[in-house]
Amino acid sequence: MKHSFKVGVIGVGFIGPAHIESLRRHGLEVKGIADITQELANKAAAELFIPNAYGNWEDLISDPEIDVVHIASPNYLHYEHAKAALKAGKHVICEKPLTMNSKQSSELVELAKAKGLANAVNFNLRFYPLVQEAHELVKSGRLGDRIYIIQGSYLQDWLLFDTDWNWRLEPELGGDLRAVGDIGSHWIDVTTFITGLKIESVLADFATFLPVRKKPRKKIDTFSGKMQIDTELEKREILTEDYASILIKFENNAHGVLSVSQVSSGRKNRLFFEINGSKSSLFWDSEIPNQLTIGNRTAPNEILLKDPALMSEGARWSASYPGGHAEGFPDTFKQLQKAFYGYLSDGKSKTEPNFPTFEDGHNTIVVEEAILKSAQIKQWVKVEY
Ligand code: NAI
Ligand code: SOE
Repeated sequence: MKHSFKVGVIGVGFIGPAHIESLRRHGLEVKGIADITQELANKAAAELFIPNAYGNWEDLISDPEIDVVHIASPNYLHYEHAKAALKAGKHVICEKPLTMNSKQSSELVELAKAKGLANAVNFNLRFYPLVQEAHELVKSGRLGDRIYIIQGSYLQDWLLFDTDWNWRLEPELGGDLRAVGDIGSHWIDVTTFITGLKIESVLADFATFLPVRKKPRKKIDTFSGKMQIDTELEKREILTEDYASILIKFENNAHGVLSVSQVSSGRKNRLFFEINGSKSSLFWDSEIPNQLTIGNRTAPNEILLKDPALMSEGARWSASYPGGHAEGFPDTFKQLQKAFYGYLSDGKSKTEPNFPTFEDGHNTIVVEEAILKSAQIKQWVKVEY
């Protein structure tokens, strides 16, 4: 079995370098990066100490030495990039959302299957050690024999002002859903992973508080708008949601509610879930990720601080450091890659993927399309997987 892989990364803005950092923590070789111009690729390659810079993604994909392609370009390019990489025989880790719609995502699921190539969607948040622990606790029956309620939110404030700008605000680049597709998707992935329950139907209410925003004329990286001082702005109509509230019916008659917002001041990047079972509950907040609360009715609540020695055996692998040694956002990339590259080097046929695959990415998009439809027709919509 192969234990060493050469990797290429497409898109080195905000999150591409996070992929590269954790690849290197595993000792994997980043052979090259691609960005939209040769100048941008050269600059990033120099800053990140990478030997090869490609001014277009086709050249990276056709490099015969590259085994795995990581896609960290804007959403509208994922389909084209992933399809070309699979066709060239490369394994793929693609950023979320997998594609712009479920027609494209189902095509990629089939293509990856036909080619027998490993495929993952970078739903990294499920790799916080205590999210893995929550999954194990539900599986072991610690919450009871039934899950009653799955509720929570994903809130940010980086798009609060009408001068805040990013390509995600343009539907042709980001998709017809914005807050739901960009961050609600992580919440859907995390909670369905933990509980193993699929979403059956949804009722959504959307709001766009800032129907017109001011777009800067020069390129602006994700989250960096807060620091920009560009005064050359042009007015743009906004067609996607700043906020969404969604009632959810899960399998096994579990119910839930999710709020998503990119305009909630003070909330920087906070995914919160609360899962109420027939015996106990779980509460977790991604801004204090090393702490999981187990809520009890007949005993005091318990706070589990991340510590592999105190975690379930099935979740222990996802914690790299002992108790008291905090693990955070960059570590989630490391653990996702540990699962993905472990699967590749073990020989794909021996194990089931323990990471989110293209199929998971596709299912999330199918749920999101039902959410969009529900917001438009103002009725419950069944999810047709
Ligand atoms: P960004 O705008 O900061 O970076 C995107 C990069 O792609 C830029 O360097 C841009 O020049 C490059 N690019 C654009 N067109 C290209 C082309 N044709 N070929 C090659 N490169 C091209 O965006 P950001 O925030 O890094 O997001 C990228 C993707 O990652 C998005 O799909 C987003 O949803 C996802 N993301 C996921 C996160 C996670 O936690 N899983 C966190 C942030 C983003
Ligand atoms: C922007 O909202 C963003 O970078 C998302 O695209 C990521 O997926 C999330 O992890 C952090 O916020």
